[in-house]
Amino acid sequence: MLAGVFEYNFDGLVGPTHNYAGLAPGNFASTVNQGQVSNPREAALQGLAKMRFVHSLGGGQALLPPHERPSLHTLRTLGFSGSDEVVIARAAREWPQALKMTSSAAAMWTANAATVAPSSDTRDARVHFSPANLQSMFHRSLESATTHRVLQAIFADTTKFVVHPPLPSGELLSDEGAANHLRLIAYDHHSAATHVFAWGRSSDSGFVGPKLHPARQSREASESIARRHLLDPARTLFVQQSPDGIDGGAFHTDVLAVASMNYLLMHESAFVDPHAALSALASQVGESFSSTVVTAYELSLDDAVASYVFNSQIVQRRDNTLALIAPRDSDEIPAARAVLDRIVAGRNPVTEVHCLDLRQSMHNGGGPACLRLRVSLTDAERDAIRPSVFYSESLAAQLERWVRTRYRDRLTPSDLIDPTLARESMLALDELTQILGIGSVYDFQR
Ligand code: SUG
Repeated sequence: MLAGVFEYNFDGLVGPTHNYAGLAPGNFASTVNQGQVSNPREAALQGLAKMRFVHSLGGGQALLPPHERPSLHTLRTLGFSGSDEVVIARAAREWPQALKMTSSAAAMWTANAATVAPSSDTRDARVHFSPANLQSMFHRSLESATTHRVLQAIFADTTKFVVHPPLPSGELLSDEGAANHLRLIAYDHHSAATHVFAWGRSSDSGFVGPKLHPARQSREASESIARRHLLDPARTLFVQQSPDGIDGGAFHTDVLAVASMNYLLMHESAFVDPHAALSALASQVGESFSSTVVTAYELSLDDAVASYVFNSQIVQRRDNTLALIAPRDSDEIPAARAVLDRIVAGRNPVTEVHCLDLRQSMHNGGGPACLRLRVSLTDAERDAIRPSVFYSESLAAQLERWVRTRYRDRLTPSDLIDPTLARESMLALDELTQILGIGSVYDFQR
């Protein structure tokens, strides 16, 4: 660990409308669980339990608030007018899918909130953030404006932080944030970090993409992010996600690959040319680079996607060892469990593996790594941020109480037409901004 630099996991707090509306084609869990009964209270408590666990391991922990859902602002933009109650009733009657899309709690997956470059890697020595425009899926594209506002509120000191606007909208620059980005660094920090930007499609004439499911991240978006974050082009790799991997359910890179410090865990179906990516990383990161590469023979692509073992969250501990947090689902698929055992037994910095129950999020295709945005901060940068967003036992206890009081324990997509759900959510989020001390970030508060 570089003296005074530490990684903080900004987890997305699950919102009160968490439900299974099947909004994300190519994300198998979202499709398979469409229409199931969700439990928003349990979802939020499972997320908080993960934060508590990461904190207990000595990992840096902070959180980002849920977004306002249903987004009445969006429904009004779509022409539904009248009181809040009338807007919801009209949308439910005239375009029920619009109500579902504007009610999704998908902002919980903060790996998609933004791409981040630590100040050690940028030419102006500031931390750069690019909120993702999430153009590929309408329900997710609604997140970018609020994410931009929230990041500006939290990382407000412009001498230390640059919060860029999301990339311009449109298919050409479709950006899904840190879920398609890996950062590796030599163990002793002797050389600068290497950034890997994975993309699924490009406007190149010879481009061959997936046949069945959408490729969400564009190469042009990845290149634009690297450019605006002032990264060293010599330390930036652009690699194509495997089209077969995307067709097999790996809609984001982090479904098949995760990296932390000098360590990379990946399935061979993560990239079009996994060996080229490995050798480029080995030469850039240097001798301390270590990896666990899993073949389809060892773990089929189907089991990789079903187990989400590559969506494990790797936590940097204060003694520079790594702890891996896998979803409990990985423990239950023998070939995935065998991968976890091989990781701890191998020559790499991972010394412990833990399996957590994150089923509520997993049923929408979001594992441990999807629920957090990593931000490496120096002590001075950390001190420039409102302390109320950082995890503490007392904040967690307050939030757990708030969740138990304000969240429902049962929700189906058809319940979204209930206008009292929107009222309950506003009340809950209004209280949350007071608990977190982040000011009025929601439309209904303005
Ligand atoms: O964008 N699911 C999210 C899951 C995102 C997972 N994130 C990462 N892999 N980093 C998505 O597909 C489903 C919502 C619904 O169906 O209601 C959804 O949006």
